[in-house]
Formats: sequence, C-alpha cells, structure tokens
Amino acid sequence: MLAVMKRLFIASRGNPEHLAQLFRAELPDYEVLTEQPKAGDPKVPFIVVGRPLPGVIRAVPGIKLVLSLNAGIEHLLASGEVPEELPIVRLVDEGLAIGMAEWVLAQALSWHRNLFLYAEQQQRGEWTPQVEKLANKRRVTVLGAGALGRPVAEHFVRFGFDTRVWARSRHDIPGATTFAGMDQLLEAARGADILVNLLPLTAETRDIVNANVISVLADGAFFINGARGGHVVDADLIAALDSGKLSGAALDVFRIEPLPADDPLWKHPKIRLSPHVAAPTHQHMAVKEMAANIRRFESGEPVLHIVDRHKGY
Ligand code: NDP
Ligand code: OXD
Repeated sequence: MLAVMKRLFIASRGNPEHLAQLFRAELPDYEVLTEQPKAGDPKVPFIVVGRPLPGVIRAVPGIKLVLSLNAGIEHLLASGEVPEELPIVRLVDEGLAIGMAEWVLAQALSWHRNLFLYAEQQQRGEWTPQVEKLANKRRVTVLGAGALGRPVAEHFVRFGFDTRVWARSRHDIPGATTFAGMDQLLEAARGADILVNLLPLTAETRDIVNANVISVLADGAFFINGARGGHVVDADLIAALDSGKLSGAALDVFRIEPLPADDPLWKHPKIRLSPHVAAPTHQHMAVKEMAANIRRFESGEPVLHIVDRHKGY
C-alpha cells in the first residue's frame, strides 16, 4: 500500500456537487474537494477533469494522476495543461460502450431497413416499398476496435452483417474480418455499405475520412461518425453526398461544437445530426470506474486506461 494522501479534487466547470457526492459514496475515506486547492495546502494526488480552465491542474499541490471525465482526451493533450510526466487516465466504462452501441446500431439499422427513406415518403404521402435486404447482404466497416469500436462490431456480427474492423494493431473479433495499419485502411473500407468511425482523434487519424476513403466504399454507402468531427473532411463528405456516392450520413460530432448556425451540415437533406449525445458519460458508472483506478493507484497496482502520449490515445 502506498502512502498517498486520500484527497481528490473535482475540477468540473459545471456544478461538481453531484459528482462529489458520488465520489464520497465510493471513496468514503477520501476528502473530496470542489474548490481549487492552492500551493501550501495539503497534497491532493487526484484530479477529475472534463475541460479544465487554464492553470487549474498545475496549481494542485502534489498532483499524481489526472482522471478524465471523457473517453476522448485530445483536448487535454492539445491544451498543454497536463504536464508531460503526469499520467492521464481516459474514461472507459460500460455506460459509454452501451450508449455508443445503441446510437450506432440505431443509425445503421434505420438506414439498412430504409426507415429514413420511408419517413421522407410519409411526408409526401408516398407508398413505395423498397427491396429489403437482410443484414448478411450488407458489409459494415468499423474504424477502431477499442472500448467502443469492439462492442459495436460485435453487435454488427450478431445481426449477421459482413463485419470488418480496422485498427492500428490486429484484433481477433469472432465473426469479423480484421485489418491493421494504414496500409490496410482502403482494403478494410473497400465495398463497405456502412462505414462507422470510432477512432480517437490523433495526428494520424485527423481527416482520415476523406475523398480517398469514401471513393472505395460501395456506391450509395452510409457513413456514421460517433468519434470526432476532426476525423472528417467535411467538404469531401458533402461532395460525396451530393454526387450520390454516399446516400446519407449520421453525425454526432463536429469540428466546432455546438455546430455553428451557418454550417452547411445543418441543412443537408442527407445528413442526420445529433448534438454529441451518442455515448454520454453516466456519472454514477464513471465514478465507480475512476474510484476503482484510484484504489489501484493507492495499492500500487497498475492503473487501467492510461493514455499513451506517444500514440495520442
Ligand atoms: P480506444 O482508445 O479504446 O480505441 C481506439 C481504437 O482506434 C483502437 O482500436 C486503436 O487501435 C484504433 N486506432 C487509434 N489510432 C489508430 C491509427 N492511427 N490507425 C488505426 N487504428 C487506430 O477509444 P474508444 O473506443 O474509447 O473511443 C473512440 C472515440 O470515440 C474517442 O476517442 C472519442 O473521440 C469518441 N467518443 C465519442 C463519444 C460521443 O458521445 N460521441 C463518447 C465517447 C467517446 P489499437 O486497438 O490497435 O490500439
Ligand atoms: C467523450 C465524449 O469522449 O463525450 O467522452 O465524446
């Protein structure tokens, strides 16, 4: 057991009191602070952050571990607010995985079974049945095989889709065909009827969904983005929707959030938007995961889900 001070600071921009109560229930032996600790105060080894204000993390005396309230931590890395030597723990929990799977599958199945099309037909009072295919006649490619990509791919397999998964390293996902590395990106995406993006935003993955990748998809494919807006070259996406190369897109994330009122994505007839809600953080579940990691740190066990700064995720 390491001799760590049992103090935790929640640096949430909103009202941190609810989170503090949850932490107090999980870690009853801890002092949970919601006011910024200062130099000279007793040490506070743990900080829980969403999007911290400048200087907040560095001002915490004796800080040892930064626990992110988000799965994606590119904003923390880009901000320069977390000193190089300080480990960052990303949020990985079942709530996020279930939420993302629900959102992605809802979009994919709605497109696959022409529900978007029938909703438009209903507006016109039109009765035009489409040729309905079964899932095993559709190919899905999932970009990312991590905490969110893997369970999503497993759901596609369960439904019977011809499922392909692309990641940095090779994964074994029963029922799916897997691909690894930039050299195999186009092979993984080739002929896909549905492309799902669940990558982290890094220097390597920024702009990865571009005209090149879209060109190898099946004609009339559907694109689903639950990861980050910076993965997509919006001009290429719009051009592909306008030309019919893509028949539609479901977007939950954008380069600028909230999406500016004049952004063409708002009004595009083939785009379905949601306001970054695919996999919201369920605080009671997230707190359990974070508390378990704090206990691991305390007892000298390896902390889970530490960000690899070199890889950027
Ligand atoms: P993980 O870090 O668990 O998984 C990332 C996956 O991407 C891994 O399989 C990794 O490969 C792969 N990958 C990373 N870089 C590359 C690369 N250069 N080439 C190929 N594959 C790569 O992330 P999560 O699954 O937890 O989250 C994915 C993203 O979802 C988050 O970063 C966040 O942006 C977004 N998100 C969105 C939410 C929303 O509400 N819309 C909510 C939560 C997260 P490997 O396995 O080989 O390392
Ligand atoms: C996350 C998110 O990364 O909300 O957790 O997108």
